[in-house]
Amino acid sequence: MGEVKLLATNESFPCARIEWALKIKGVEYEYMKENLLNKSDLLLQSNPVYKKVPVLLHNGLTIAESLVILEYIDETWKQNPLLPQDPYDRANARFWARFIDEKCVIGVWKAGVAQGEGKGEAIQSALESLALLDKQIEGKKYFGGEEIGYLDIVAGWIPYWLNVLEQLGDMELLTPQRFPHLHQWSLNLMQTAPVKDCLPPRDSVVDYFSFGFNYVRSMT
Ligand SMILES: N[C@@H](CCC(=O)N[C@@H](CS)C(=O)NCC(=O)O)C(=O)O
Repeated sequence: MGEVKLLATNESFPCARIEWALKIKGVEYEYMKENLLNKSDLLLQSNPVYKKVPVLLHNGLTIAESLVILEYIDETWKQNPLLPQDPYDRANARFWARFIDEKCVIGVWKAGVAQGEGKGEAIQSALESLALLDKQIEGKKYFGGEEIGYLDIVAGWIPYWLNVLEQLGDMELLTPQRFPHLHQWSLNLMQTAPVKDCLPPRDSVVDYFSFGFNYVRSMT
């Protein structure tokens, strides 16, 4: 197994993705908590391009970007596969993972921080992306089928972090009426190990994102 370390912060969902994946694989790791207001030299040296967490350190190798780290973990520790085995299904999973990060995460964030005139339009755009995701999970317990897998991990911010963004952004996006399949999947995921056992305290997530919201709003 070798030496596995994770540079991370508790409140970050890209970091939670990596913790969930390592736990599903049964890989032991050392959690190295980063203060993002005073980043360690190790973080700056390990991820000089983005200077962001999460970073995985495996036997002296550094891997950054949560989607890349998830694939590295899946290829390095073969037990309990995260990605589908079929090439077409794998391609599809990667497509939707990028969609989740590029359209859903960004869309919800923009809708949350928006104030005044552009807010309605930003919310509408986020809802359109979530609607596409809702269709993907229709009729399934998890994105990959019967077991928690890669896309569940990637979308795993929705059942917990989305609600914080809704609260701070004064908006309601994920209702059972609007997105019944995504809503049911969220309930399933919140009852599934390791997600249910590995979540940061809600108050600290609220503080973390309040800081981000205030910062972005003060710049506009
Ligand atoms: N695309 C990256 C996003 C990582 C990211 O945004 N990390 C945040 C914490 S959630 C961070 O390190 N922010 C520090 C900064 O931007 O300086 C991934 O998926 O790993």
